[in-house]
Amino acid sequence: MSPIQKTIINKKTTNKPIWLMRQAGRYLPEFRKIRKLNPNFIKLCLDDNLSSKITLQPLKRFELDAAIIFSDILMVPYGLNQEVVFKKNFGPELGPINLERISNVNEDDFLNKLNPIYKSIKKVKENKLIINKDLIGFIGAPWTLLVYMINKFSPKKDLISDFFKDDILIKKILIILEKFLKIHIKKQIENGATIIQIFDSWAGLLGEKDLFNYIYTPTTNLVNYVKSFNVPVVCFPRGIKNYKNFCEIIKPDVISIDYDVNPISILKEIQIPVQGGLNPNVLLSDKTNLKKEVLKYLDIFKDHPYIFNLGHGVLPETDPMKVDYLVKLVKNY
Ligand code: 1CP
Repeated sequence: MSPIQKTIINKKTTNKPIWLMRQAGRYLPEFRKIRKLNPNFIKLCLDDNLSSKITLQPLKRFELDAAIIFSDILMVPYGLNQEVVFKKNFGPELGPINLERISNVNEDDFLNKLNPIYKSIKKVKENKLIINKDLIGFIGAPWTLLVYMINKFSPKKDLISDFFKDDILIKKILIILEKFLKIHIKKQIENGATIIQIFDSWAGLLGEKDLFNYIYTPTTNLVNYVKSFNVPVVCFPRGIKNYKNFCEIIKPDVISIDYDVNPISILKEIQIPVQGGLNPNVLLSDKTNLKKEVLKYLDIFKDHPYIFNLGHGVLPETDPMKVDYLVKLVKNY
């Protein structure tokens, strides 16, 4: 059994496996080199030779316990025929939402568009670098995808003012998303993903009264779906105010915490395996501070099943040498 599966399934506490959100990405010169030659990000994700190669890049450098497939949560709206483009130094921009067009997409259309992602997973799975390690497949949570699909841009500050105006549209999109996210999960597992992570990057935008409709109910359906394959499911509801309620209602196998929560309260309140927490900014500070912060998380979760990770993705300006130092700290703990 892989180190991460031991932590999740056997609740082992004596090893602290590690992988990092956005471990394949812009802080790696070898990624930037490929990216420069491939200005169209969606096309890059759909090039199974390149995307499998990028997925493995961090494993060549660091002693990580998992690879996460190089793709994006917005590949699902793209598969549903909504226009998605990634603009340099700006992030994603989505086209107008056309319910009729989205409703007309069938499973074959969707799979035809996204098939290279599954091919890429299969390729990674066949590589010797992944032996006894996990291959993490992922989806965006329905709420976070809805945010991008309706808002069109990253909601860095706030959602557009009329976000909730068309209740019928929102309900219909959530139903369509559930159907296609299940297909996307199934395909990733069939091709070799051994863990599924659900990214709810914008969970923090909702107030308490909206959690049931937009997060608890739709995400529970997907968590249960992943569990039906006997594959562990990790939830990352970034910015959610009450992690304890989230875990009790949704029951993921692992909860991935962001850097705004107090890890000591998490340890007291939550029984399931925990992942993450370290602020990615700490990787921009000096080694002394990095060591202090890494040890803080390792000490707090010393007797708890814990997968080391960050509280959000690795920042593009991170020095790969610092990542190397971090991985070694965790491995030698
Ligand atoms: O070179 C570039 O400009 C592309 C940068 C980039 C990369 C490397 C984007 C654009 N996506 C990715 C890959 C990616 N995205 C991965 C796989 C690689 C890995 O983790 O190592 C994963 C898991 C994601 C997931 C993702 N995409 C999330 C959830 C996690 C999170 O960061 O909160 C979100 C919100 C996205 C949307 C997205 N895609 C890209 C950007 C810059 C964003 C975020 C924009 C925003 O802030 O709203």
